Amino acid sequence: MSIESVILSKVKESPFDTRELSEKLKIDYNKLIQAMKSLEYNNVLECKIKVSNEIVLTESGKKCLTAGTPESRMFYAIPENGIKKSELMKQFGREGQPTFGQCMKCGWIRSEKIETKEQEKEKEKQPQQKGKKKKKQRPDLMLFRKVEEINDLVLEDLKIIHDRMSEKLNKKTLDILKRRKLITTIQTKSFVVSKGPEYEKYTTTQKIEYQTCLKKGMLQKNNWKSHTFKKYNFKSLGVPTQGGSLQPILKVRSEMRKAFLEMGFEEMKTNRYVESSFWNFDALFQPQQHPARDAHDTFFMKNPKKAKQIPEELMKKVKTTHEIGGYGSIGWRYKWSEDESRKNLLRTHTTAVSSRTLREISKEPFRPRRFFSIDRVFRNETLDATHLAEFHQVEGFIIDKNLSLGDLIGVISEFFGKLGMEKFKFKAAYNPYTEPSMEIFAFHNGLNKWIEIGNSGIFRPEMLQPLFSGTRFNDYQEDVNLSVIAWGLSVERPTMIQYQIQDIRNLVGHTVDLQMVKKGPICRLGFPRKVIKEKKKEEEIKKEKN
Ligand code: FB9
Repeated sequence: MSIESVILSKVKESPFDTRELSEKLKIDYNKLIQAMKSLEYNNVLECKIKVSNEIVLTESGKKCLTAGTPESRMFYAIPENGIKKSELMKQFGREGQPTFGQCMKCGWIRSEKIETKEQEKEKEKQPQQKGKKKKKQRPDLMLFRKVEEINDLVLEDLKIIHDRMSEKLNKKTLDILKRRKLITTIQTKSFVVSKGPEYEKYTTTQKIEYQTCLKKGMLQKNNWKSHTFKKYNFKSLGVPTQGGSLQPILKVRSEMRKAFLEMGFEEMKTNRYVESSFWNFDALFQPQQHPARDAHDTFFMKNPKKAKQIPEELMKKVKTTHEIGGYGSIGWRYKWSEDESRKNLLRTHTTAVSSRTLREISKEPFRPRRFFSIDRVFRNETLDATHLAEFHQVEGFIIDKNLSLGDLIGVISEFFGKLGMEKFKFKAAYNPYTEPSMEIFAFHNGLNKWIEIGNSGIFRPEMLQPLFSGTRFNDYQEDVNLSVIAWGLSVERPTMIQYQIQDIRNLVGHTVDLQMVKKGPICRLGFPRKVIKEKKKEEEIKKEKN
């Protein structure tokens, strides 16, 4: 029986829900929808979309069905003669404590304090200091089963949900299971199908066998004229094409790359996540006691711990500059440590790539150049809705003679202009490797407010001159006119704004909803506002017309 006739006979009795029917009759859902759509197209059926929230088991919920709930696994992990709590916690890892709590709550286990020898001795030794509360060392616990058999109600509830009868459970139970991430709510779309205006005529008229295509046989038997061919259904959606889709971040990155390339910038090589403190900090004249250089902000490498290859004579130059300055600077006046500069780390900014690139071009005759980099940088920050331990930094710099802050403001306006921003403000700021420095702000029409869009500055001579020292091209020799203007921003911030994503964890990482990536609209960063405005107006007028 064709799916079409199944549908026609089913709707005869009463309207039906497509999901229920496909499950009940084990019909492939897409095929059912396809047949339904074409009957709907001929008004044989009427189909209303229905969005229903359904409670389903999460992966760890499904695991309970096969392996039992964590608390039941803990119960059975306790041997007859008991077990040390610390032992058990080791076995259960991060879920140990909450599961222990669950077991106690179910009354399946009991615990006894066990004073260890040293705790005994400890207690004797500790003279009671006045007023100071004796630090109570938490004694380990001995855990024992309290009951012969357990009745795992949670598992029962999970089975009920698995059999799609969650309406049997009360809200409190469901909330607990949701908090324990054993269940979650998903939205399912389906159609409520009922007879359409053409139903009677379609089902009663002689069952015209509609041909869907002109077959060779018909031509050979020359009987194609006697057949009725099905009309093309130009509205049918067709099978969704599984094309590749760029992660929104990569869409914004390519928009930015396009802007740089249009402005004649060359892309720097950024394939070096592990960098030495020397290129990431020292070469940028960032002092070794600078807060950004401690483990709170920076991921230092355990292996390979130290960088081997650092150009000797450049290192001497950098050392001197940090210690006593030069090029009109007094330096940072501290004892510079080579060992500190050899510490490897995950680069904290792509400015480390800029310092290497500047050193590279010092080995070629001078000519004005423009470079950009867009790649990952790593910072040991507390994770929250706007910060991850890594983000994509965008950086551009221009090297030339006698570049000014005006040149910097100009190139920044041109770059962000290509990203659709029009109005800018610059606020004096501070970076260890640029002076003067400016934070960049732009007025975002969509958000209708000023937002910080980046940072910038003119690289300090204490950074530049050592990088161009020892070069054989005299038109770099201590050339005070040598100047490099630079600016930086991130890719994540603009992407979150462009795609209205509040929490960065929904943009990057394992919790990203791949549908969001697949369905993400194209990135129209550079699309001049007025065009967008016009498009919007057009849509409104069209809406009004309909
Ligand atoms: O990206 C940022 N903001 C931004 C950029 C574009 C944008 O586009 C809109 C959609 C159209 C919207 C927002 N920021 C830089 C500004 C802030 O978000 C800031 O809070 C966060 N910053 C990051 C660092 O956080 C610790 C963004 C990141 C950043 C900051 C500075 C630099 C690079 C990245 C730099 C630099 C620099 C300075 C001088 C010389 C060379 C490089």
